[in-house]
Amino acid sequence: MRARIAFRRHAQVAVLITTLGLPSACSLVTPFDGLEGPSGGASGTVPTDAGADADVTADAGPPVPPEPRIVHFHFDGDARDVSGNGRDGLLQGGASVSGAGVWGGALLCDGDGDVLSVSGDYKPGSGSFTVALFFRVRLVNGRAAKELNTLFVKGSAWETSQNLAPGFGFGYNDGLGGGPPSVTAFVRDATTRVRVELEYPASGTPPPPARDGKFHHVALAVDRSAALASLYIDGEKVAETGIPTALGSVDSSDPARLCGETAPTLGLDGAIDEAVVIGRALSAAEVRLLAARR
Ligand SMILES: [Ca+2]
Repeated sequence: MRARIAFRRHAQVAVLITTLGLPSACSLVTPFDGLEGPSGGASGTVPTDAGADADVTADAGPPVPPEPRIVHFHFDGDARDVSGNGRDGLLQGGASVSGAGVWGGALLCDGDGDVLSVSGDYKPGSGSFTVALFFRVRLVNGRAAKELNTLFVKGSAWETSQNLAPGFGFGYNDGLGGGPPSVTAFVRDATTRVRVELEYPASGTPPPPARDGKFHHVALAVDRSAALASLYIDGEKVAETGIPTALGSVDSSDPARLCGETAPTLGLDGAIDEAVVIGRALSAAEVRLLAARR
């Protein structure tokens, strides 16, 4: 409850981030190759291990995201957009909404063609935005059932640097070819073909704890004014990359998708809750509150 109150207070002093890009002080652009390969293709049910989220009290509600919300899903019994913008989710390929979320229900996907497609378009152009959600992977023998798990994508695919269509999003890689687990986010345009990719963990840092079977919060904040893209895990910034000034519009005619993209084998085998897109770059403090469990 403290988090909800604090978040509302913070939202009152939120300032409008301009959409004008400033010269980048840092232009670290890291191509993220080598993720193509067998994805395992395992499918099955997502365990309803309510005990995994025992730190959430029964009457606790999710933190209230700041405005302007573009789309927001609670997944509590349906895939309705609760932002007021009417961008309801379309459950496709067997995706469903059920219990066992961080709060109430969650979006459940089996990793084999399950997708939540967001109705109504969203085109941030060259403006700032934030995408945030909780996710968890289904475990098999202590590892994610699949190696490549799409979490959110609009436009270009997240898992390969070969597809240079514009877009943005992120996914979870459980450690392809014996590598460490990571979360990769991207922002791409079409004409200048520059990319901003963030990988976690960086060398020498602890792996993300997704293999514990619990929900974890991921947020990508793209600040075109400060020319920075930031990746947060469980409310903590784990990677930050400068956005080249040449990066143009990231708009795509493809709908935003959760759990999957055009290739069914790249879908998430797990669950997503409290997915939200906000039309400005959140501060680190705002992301921390959004990742709060109570
Ligand atoms: Ca929920």
